Amino acid sequence: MINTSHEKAMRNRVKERLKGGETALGVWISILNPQAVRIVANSGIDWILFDTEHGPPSLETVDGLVRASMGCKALPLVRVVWNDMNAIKLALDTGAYGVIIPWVNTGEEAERAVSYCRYPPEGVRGCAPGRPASVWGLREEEYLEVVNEEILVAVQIETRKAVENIEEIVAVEGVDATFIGPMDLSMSMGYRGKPFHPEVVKAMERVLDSCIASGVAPGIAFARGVEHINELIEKGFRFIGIGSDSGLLATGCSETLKKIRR
Ligand code: 3PY
Ligand code: MG
Repeated sequence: MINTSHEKAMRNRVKERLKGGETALGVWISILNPQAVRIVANSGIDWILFDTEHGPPSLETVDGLVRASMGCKALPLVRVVWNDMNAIKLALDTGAYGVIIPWVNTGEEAERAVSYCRYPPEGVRGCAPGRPASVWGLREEEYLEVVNEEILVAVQIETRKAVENIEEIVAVEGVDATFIGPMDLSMSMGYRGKPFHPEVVKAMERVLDSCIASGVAPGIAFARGVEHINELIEKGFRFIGIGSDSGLLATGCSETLKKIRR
């Protein structure tokens, strides 16, 4: 039997919010320092994201920072380098509460992504639960009992092909959220460097509509600023990267300076 404090520790609050139709906002972590991570993770944000696709952190660094974030309000997620069984297994073994998986272009690729996140018989995740269980404050058997249900699986929609196949992708059981990658999507559609070109926005709206129709949380990696984020939320996006820790730090400094008379 899992006791109450364990129940609280292991619950995936991000997944709960998204399932309940609420928004879950996150910050991309680029300052790879435990104190900075804890400050962001206790700021009121819902999730923090360690990026191992385009970001520099090694698995060892992510492992330490996931542990450092335990007990904070935000939950740690990892963007893996690829839709790869080993990358996902290693990311989840840090104790991360979920993964964001780039370049998921078909229903079959989405099925594979979900299966990599789940222990058998539901999936094919390799089993060495000691470390992630200890991060969650659980015994191994407790972790094994709950984790398949708790891990958040978000797939990136960031190619023309993924948009064409969006209905079959969001129909896959176990896909909790999509996460549009505006940069790669615009590139794939021939609008290099124009992540919010009107044609790209049209494709994003198709993704949004399919997510809403299928009960999957619509998400996007970033927006053009605060007003744009609010517009996206009004349209129905719910799983949104609001910026990076370094960007927000710079904004905080410059906004503070603007208010000081010199
Ligand atoms: C994209 O814009 O392609 C992303 O994946 C966000 O980093
Ligand atoms: Mg991308």
